[in-house]
Amino acid sequence: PAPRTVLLTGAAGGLGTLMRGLLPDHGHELRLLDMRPIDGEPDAIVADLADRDALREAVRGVDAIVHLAGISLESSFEKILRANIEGTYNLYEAAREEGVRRIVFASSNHAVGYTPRPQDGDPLIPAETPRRPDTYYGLSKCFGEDLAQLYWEKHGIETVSVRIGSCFPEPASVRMLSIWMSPADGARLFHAALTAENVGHTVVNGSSRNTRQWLDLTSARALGYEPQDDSEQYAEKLIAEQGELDPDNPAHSSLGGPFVTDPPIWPY
Ligand code: NAI
Ligand code: 15L
Repeated sequence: PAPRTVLLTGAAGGLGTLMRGLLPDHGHELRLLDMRPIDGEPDAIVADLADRDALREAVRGVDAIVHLAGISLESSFEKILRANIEGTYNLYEAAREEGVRRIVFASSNHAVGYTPRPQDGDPLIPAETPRRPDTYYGLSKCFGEDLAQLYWEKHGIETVSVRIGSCFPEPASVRMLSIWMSPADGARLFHAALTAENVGHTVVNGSSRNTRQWLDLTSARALGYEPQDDSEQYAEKLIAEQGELDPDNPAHSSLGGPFVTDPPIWPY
């Protein structure tokens, strides 16, 4: 497919920084936005998701948006409300007003974080699993997915909501071995989500093809995504350091890991 101009929100963050490096290799031309300035990127738009005029200008003329900006961990309800709920609404309104037709929304496994993790031959967790948010943070991702559904049905704006597992350069915990999305696979999945045709509003799980996989990737593969990476190379070291997951510990037996306990403790 032809190169597409894509607005990347949250471009200063961890995932935004990884995607700034990787998405151009898939043929996308990026416009960057974050509330924080980005070193070495003088053209990046510095704006808060609360600033509707700035968002409208930022989305003008782009083919699509990859929406990563927001609070990425548990926080107070008031902060989550402002950044993730109102902020995502403001961005969709700007997209509607300016005629942007495709959004890739960074949802999270924490929208369904209370789902028990598969054990001993249990089926993988499908993207259709019922919502079980584990935090106000996870709840804001449920809102984002429903907002996407509304804007598809009412305004014809297409969204792929990607329930990301853990996307970091390396998995940092034994739990992450089962939900890790390598940065390169993350870029492959976002590319598929940007270019697949007739997605309407599609929810997909986002991870690599891990040996210890918990997430069912059927709907992601249907977009054309072919994961290439596996966290298994990190397993021996992480298990030696942290031990195997304990099925009697709720922070080990749920998809959301320590987010189901309060407060979540690194490494998740
Ligand atoms: P991060 O916290 O490193 O980056 C988030 C970025 O959003 C920051 O640069 C921050 O300045 C910006 N931001 C926050 N509030 C804003 C506002 N009101 N206006 C403008 N910019 C704002 O998080 P990370 O890890 O890069 O995650 C990116 C997105 O992906 C988040 O939406 C997160 O919830 C989601 N996600 C990430 C996962 C991961 O493993 N990295 C897993 C699941 C979901
Ligand atoms: C998320 O949603 C967070 O944004 C990220 O920082 C990780 O904690 C990830 O989930 C996870 O569950 O490991």
